[in-house]
Amino acid sequence: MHVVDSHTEGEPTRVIVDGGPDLGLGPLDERLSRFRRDADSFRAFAVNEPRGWDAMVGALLCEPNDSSCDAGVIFFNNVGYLGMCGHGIIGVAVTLHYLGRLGLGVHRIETPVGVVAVDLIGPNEVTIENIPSYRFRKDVSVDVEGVGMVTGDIAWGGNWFYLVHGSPLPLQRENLDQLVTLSRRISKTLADKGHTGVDGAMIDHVEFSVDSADTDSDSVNFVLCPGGIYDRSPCGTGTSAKLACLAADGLLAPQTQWVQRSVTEGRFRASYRPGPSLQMDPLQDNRDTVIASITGRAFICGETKLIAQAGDPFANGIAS
Ligand code: PYC
Repeated sequence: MHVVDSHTEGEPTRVIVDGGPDLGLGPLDERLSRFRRDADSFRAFAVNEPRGWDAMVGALLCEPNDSSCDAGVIFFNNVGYLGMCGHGIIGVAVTLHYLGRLGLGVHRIETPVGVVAVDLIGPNEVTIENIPSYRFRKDVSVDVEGVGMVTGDIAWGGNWFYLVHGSPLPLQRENLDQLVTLSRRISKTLADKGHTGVDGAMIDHVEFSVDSADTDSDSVNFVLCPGGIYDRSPCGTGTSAKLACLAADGLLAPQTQWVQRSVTEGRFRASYRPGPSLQMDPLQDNRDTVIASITGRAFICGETKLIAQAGDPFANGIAS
């Protein structure tokens, strides 16, 4: 398997250029289901130890189904699959440019949850315009063992997020182990208490964020990803979900630049414009959405051939 590795504001992306599963053609969400059902060993081979590690997000390049798109991509991680991945799509755009397959300028990339516009501003800088993001539930409180009562919003930014109001601990690197432990507990409590996104979708990301004390950012965040590991970048889909909540609360005007800094110092410059109104369940009001723009940097950090020799007991990786 030929892969190119990059990191986006510190968070790794591994693009499968060649040697991935053949998922056929058709809508990308159907191809994702085939990947999960018939070819999951490719996912584990590509991103799990000993060839990868828990923070690695994989990206399988696919023929797009939408002919207006330049590429299609399915994202996955150490435990499963992602609808979209903001840092990942920035990494994919930089990787395609590195491979000579995408010039500078605006392009469209198809994902299983919709089409994302990418503007390659330079070889290492990309602005994405995400699929419509929205808040689904406001002020959802849960009593979490060892944390206490926690309140946050449930929002969609391409993945499902529980955005805690504030943080149980200062968002500093020395607290990372505890932040991981506490956010995992919150994640488990949400699932145990039956809190979900639309149509019972699992909320697989938990975000803490606080106003930034620095002049070069508006907010600092910490995001727990589905595999129990934290995002080194400020999380593109999480930043989109956060913008949807700020917009819904009237706290951020359209087209206003807002900078999200991750606990490990990565930065995304973000803004939004109003998106389409989404038709929800007939019993509910339609949902206002935002289209988030996110600018971040990615850098190529490796290009390699992953190998499984005959008899390798860990050819399918070590399950996380
Ligand atoms: O940037 O959207 C993101 C993301 C999701 C999981 C890891 N990064």
